[in-house]
Amino acid sequence: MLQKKICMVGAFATGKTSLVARYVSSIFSENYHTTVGVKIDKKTVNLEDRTINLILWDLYGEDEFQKVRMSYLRGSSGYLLVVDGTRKNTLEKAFDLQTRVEETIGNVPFIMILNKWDLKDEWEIDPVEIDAIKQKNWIVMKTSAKHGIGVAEVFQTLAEKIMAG
Ligand SMILES: Nc1nc2c(ncn2[C@@H]2O[C@H](COP(=O)(O)OP(=O)(O)O)[C@@H](O)[C@H]2O)c(=O)[nH]1
Ligand SMILES: [Mg+2]
Repeated sequence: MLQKKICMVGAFATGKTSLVARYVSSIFSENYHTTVGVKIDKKTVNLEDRTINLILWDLYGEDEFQKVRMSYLRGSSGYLLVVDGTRKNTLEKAFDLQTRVEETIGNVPFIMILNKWDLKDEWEIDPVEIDAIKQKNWIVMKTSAKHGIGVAEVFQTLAEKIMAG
């Protein structure tokens, strides 16, 4: 079966690991265990005319002490750029990471994810700002790994973009 590598990219604690766990195993945990290095999962996804295997690379989140090693990105067909909607600085971090990822692997499909949508009362990202991002022709989607909202759609959409590529 055709395999496609997808990387989870974003600041620390945005929900990269939780999104993969929700998608692959339908589970969620409130406990935070920082990801060490990289964890790889697989998930089969059915598209309109074929079935493919997604190889999900869950990278540790970037913080002030540790940068994401761009060599992990090599060979990726696409990536998810994960933002925590309750922490605006994770959006700035996402822009910075996107630039570096594109320098490394070129212009491959990606989706910006605004995660933790269940905490929308604490939201720090303005709709105007989201519109501005969409003006750049970026795809932006909201998810809650906690409640399982929008999660499968994100992976499905990215897989379709990759195959349409
Ligand atoms: N309320 C809420 N918490 C979340 C959500 N996704 C992740 N979390 C929590 O945020 C923290 C960091 O999540 P994690 O997936 O480990 O982030 P990572 O560092 O990007 O892999 C954990 O305590 C999770 O339980 C979500 O959609 N809603
Ligand atoms: Mg993690």
